[in-house]
Amino acid sequence: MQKQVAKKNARVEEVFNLFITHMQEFLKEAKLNHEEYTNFVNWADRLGRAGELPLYADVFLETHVLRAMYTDKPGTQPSLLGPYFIEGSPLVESEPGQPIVLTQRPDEDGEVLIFRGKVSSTDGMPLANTRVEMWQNDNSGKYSAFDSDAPRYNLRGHFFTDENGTFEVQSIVPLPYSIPDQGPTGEFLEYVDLHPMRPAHLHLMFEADGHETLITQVFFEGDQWLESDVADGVRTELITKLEDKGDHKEASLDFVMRRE
Ligand code: MBD
Ligand code: FE
Repeated sequence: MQKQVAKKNARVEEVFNLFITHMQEFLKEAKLNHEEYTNFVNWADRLGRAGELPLYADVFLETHVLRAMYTDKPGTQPSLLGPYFIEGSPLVESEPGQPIVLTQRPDEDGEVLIFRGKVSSTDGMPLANTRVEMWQNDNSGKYSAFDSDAPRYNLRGHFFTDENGTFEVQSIVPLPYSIPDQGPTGEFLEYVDLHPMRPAHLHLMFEADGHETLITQVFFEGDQWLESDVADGVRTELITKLEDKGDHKEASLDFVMRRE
């Protein structure tokens, strides 16, 4: 059999060369002995076999990609996509005058949350008909489709902003989230003395014609993990107030999308 030769791509070549250069620097600086090297390779192997490589990458690396790409630009700061987005969420529509309902189980456990958003362009123009994708964890702290008994698309859905660029969703208040800490990622956390917690957050993705897709998260004031998010996804402008309305909570945030 002839070996498949990957088509050369200058950018991929550049990135892989940088990767190997920095790995060599890392090994030189860490002065690993052979046993340590073998332990490291075993850990990386277990990480991959446990399916935790995307988790590990999104927790420890993705924030640096975002910071390098976006910090100085106008518009809402992106945050982590994370490992729990899945394609194919249902379109959720609302009755006139009613919020869009994200919960699929009639007796969904948790505190009811009404979340309102307004989407506009960097020039201030409201962005009607923007596709909004939303996903979050449930009251057991789990994301549907990942080690969860909930229906595959529970607390996941997409919808469109109205003529004023606004939307109103009914869901539940998300919980602070512990990343899986019983596998190789947990081992790593223990060695480097980090807790596994992320503050409670909503995941949102916005797509509008002529604009850069915005992938971001919303956090809530007072959350005890805001300052020490293990994945470093918190950005000040993404923190909003959770208002107590007696039988439910309400929160809102404005989102600004950049032109392409
Ligand atoms: C999450 O829920 C998440 O959003 C990220 C970025 C990483 C791990 C778990
Ligand atoms: Fe998340």
